[in-house]
Amino acid sequence: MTFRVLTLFPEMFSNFTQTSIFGRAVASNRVDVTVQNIRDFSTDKHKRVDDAPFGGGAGMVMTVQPLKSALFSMPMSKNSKVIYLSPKGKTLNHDLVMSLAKHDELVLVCGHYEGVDQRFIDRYVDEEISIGDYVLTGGELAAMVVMDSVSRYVTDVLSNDASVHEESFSDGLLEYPHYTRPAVYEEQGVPEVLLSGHHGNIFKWRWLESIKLTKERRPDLYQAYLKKEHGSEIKKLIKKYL
Ligand code: 4GO
Repeated sequence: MTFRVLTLFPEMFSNFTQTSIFGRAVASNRVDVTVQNIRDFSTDKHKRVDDAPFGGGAGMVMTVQPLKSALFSMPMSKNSKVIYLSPKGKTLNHDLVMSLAKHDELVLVCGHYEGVDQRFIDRYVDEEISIGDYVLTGGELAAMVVMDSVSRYVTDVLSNDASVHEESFSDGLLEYPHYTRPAVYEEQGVPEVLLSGHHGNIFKWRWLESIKLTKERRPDLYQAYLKKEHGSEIKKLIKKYL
């Protein structure tokens, strides 16, 4: 997977692309990241990248020229998608993450100030995406959220363990609670079943905890879960407990 980022603040991406799981995916070439400074492509003698809005009003609008030049400065793969991060976009969720992960290349355009000239969006952007109903000062953090969530579904970015876990459990449910050593900390123990070594009982306990939590906090996800197709093991549990 290649992520190409167009931004006025390339330095915002350096820690993210060098740290933790995403950093490891980059270091091992499972994920490739190119960050381009939009300002480098400005043909203006003062390297300007924004101007006052037609019609007046507060703030500045990013001009088309440097954005277009940056976009066309590199060859684009056939299965590439140009994304503009904006609160007007389609809200990011698991299904959208999965469909983005099918592309070979995602170009992430980060706006700043009041945003970019609408003509750039109309002509060059394939999809507008929002990470949630709030406004940010720039698209950079939203771009990193997209990169992080999509990278988890790129082959071999997560350890085998984690991905198998993902398949069998979350399945649209909220996660069960996790515990680690010590078994007692300041008088608080951990659920006995987790220390039993009985894998069948542990699976059942985790599933029931997931179900309880999802029903309580996300009734929408709970209803969707009940309507889904399930394997024989889960079918038995549903019949017995729900
Ligand atoms: C994205 C970008 C919010 C989101 C943004 C979001 N705010 N909810 N701000 O995903 C244009 C200039 C958009 C600042 C940018």
